[in-house]
Amino acid sequence: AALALAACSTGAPSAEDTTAAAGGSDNKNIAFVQGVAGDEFYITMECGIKEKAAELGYTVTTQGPQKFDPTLQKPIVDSVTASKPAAMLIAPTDVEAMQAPLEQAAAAGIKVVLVDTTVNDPSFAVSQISSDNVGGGAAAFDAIKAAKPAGGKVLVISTDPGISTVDARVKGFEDAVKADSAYTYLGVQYSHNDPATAANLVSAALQKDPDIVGIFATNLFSAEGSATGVRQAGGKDITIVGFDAGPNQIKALEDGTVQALVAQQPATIGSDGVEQADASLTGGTVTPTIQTGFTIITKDNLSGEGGDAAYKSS
Ligand code: T6T
Repeated sequence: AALALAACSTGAPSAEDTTAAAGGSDNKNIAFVQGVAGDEFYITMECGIKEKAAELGYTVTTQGPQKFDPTLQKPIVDSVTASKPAAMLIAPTDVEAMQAPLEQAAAAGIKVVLVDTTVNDPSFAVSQISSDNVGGGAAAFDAIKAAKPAGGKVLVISTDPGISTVDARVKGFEDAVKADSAYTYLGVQYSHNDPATAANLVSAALQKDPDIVGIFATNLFSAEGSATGVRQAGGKDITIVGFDAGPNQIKALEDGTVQALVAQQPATIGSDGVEQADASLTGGTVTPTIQTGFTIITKDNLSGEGGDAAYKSS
């Protein structure tokens, strides 16, 4: 099948056009708190959430902080908790800082489902759903190795330490690269989820080590910026492996500025999250931990299926 944008189903009701009473057993409200607003990964996850919610009779309200930042996400969580939805699906922005606010939500009787990211002690959550992020990091190294079998220097561009997903991807990559003596690991640099910062980090790294052969960019914005940094250096044969498959990433793959993508399944993570919330609200069987798959997309298999296809941009 052709790689297509994952679109929200037209039948999903929005929070604005459907009403349900807050509190009590007739509470059918689900709050979705994104890691960051405007990120194609979470937009696609929202599609999966809305589709499953419509099927199971829930309404969804989505909010996200303007940056992937717990100081901006905490007030959103606190106000969601005060509004008492039946369930909260959330991608916490920090393993430590979001622990207490989410414990408070659970203590208020809200079913908390962690989607994508997690916290240090998720025991308050009814379920957590994420990709195999360690495996994805290891797969990213394999993709660099396939493109640069002779070995050489490799660099990781991540977002911030303390984000469970990207930290796990870095770990998976690090363990794999350190086990292969043909490669020199230059370490991880943090872009704060800002493409311009990622581009600057890559430019500076290439000044210092012009012979870098591969870069692993641990999420959408790291990949976007890394591609810019390599492009600005001009004429370099560097393999960039990015995580996620938003429209910009697919274009970068087609243009040859990025060589491989680890595509997650954000829509599936979202719909699984709604199923778990529903199970816990209706006395069904809850699965505490669910791991979703990923697909490696290269130019060669671009027309095949990849993750939840390419993620949606709006
Ligand atoms: O890679 C995803 C997500 O899994 C991660 O937790 C944060 O970054 C993304 O949202 C992509 O920008």
